[in-house]
Amino acid sequence: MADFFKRLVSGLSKTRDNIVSGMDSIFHGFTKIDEDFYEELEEVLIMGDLGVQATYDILEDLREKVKERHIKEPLECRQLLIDSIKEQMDVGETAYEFEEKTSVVMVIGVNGVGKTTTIGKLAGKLRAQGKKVVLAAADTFRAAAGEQLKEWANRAQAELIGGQEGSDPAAVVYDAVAAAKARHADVLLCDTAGRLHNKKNLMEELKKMNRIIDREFPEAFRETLVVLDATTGQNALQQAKEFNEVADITGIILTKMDGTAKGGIAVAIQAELGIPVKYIGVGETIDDLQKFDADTFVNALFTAE
Ligand SMILES: Nc1nc2c(ncn2[C@@H]2O[C@H](COP(=O)(O)OP(=O)(O)OP(=O)(O)O)[C@@H](O)[C@H]2O)c(=O)[nH]1
Ligand SMILES: [Mg+2]
Repeated sequence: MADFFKRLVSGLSKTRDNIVSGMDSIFHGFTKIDEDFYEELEEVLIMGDLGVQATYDILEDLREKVKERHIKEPLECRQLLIDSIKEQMDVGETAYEFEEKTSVVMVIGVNGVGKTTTIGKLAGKLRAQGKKVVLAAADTFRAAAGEQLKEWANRAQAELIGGQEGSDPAAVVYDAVAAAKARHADVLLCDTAGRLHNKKNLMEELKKMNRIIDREFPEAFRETLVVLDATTGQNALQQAKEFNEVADITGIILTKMDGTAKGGIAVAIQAELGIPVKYIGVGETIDDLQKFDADTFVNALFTAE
């Protein structure tokens, strides 16, 4: 954990540069709390990808506290702001029920965000808990997708059910459900295509796969996780909104938090969509997936390296 915290702290260095150093210069640069002070804070939060809604709510909360507590010193606002950000991210208890149940996990997201890699990592985590895991290679669109997932299946020692390139992804899901049931697997993880001929196709495919699971495996606990690339900032938020319209999203996985991640997006997603970020990816190897905790995240963001 300590090691992970260090990596998170270093992964968030760009975000910290954007948000925290900007904020700190405002806290130190202003001698009184006035409209200019709030305006500059607003700019920093927006630039840090916290999103319009979360920024607005955080500043409203800050204004209220400043008034209530008769605060006069800008620097005293620092901790208040940190607390406000934590409150904004509080979407209730984050549940990981699927890890304990017979479950089917759909992993969706646009191309290149890290779906296949994340499934590999998740399979590794579940296997380490002694779970029996089946992977469905339902990305039949891209030629190398099945091979890539196969490597992960080997690494994680999970079973893989795939199909021919260009075959019907729903048929792969059908076969994988049958295999998961026959082998009494604990968790079935479904990899999906990030790109089809057009967006409508992609969404239709997802619905079709969901219908197959509903019909063939109604007793399974269901989880639908959207994978988002944290380096893409506001685009990631937009993607989450679009997927949220066609699927019952139960959680978000933010990848690439180890790089030049725009970490503020984690705040925006939780605050604007009310969907919990469940995991974050902090690298490319099998051990680089961690459960997300808002408090830890905000602490890491505001910790000096
Ligand atoms: N640094 C870093 N790289 C990551 C992380 N997660 C995934 N990647 C890299 O991102 C690239 C794309 O990952 P994939 O898992 O193939 O993404 P995908 O969503 O399955 O892509 P498509 O199948 O094309 O839709 C790969 O080079 C991964 O190694 C992460 O947490 N950190
Ligand atoms: Mg993939």
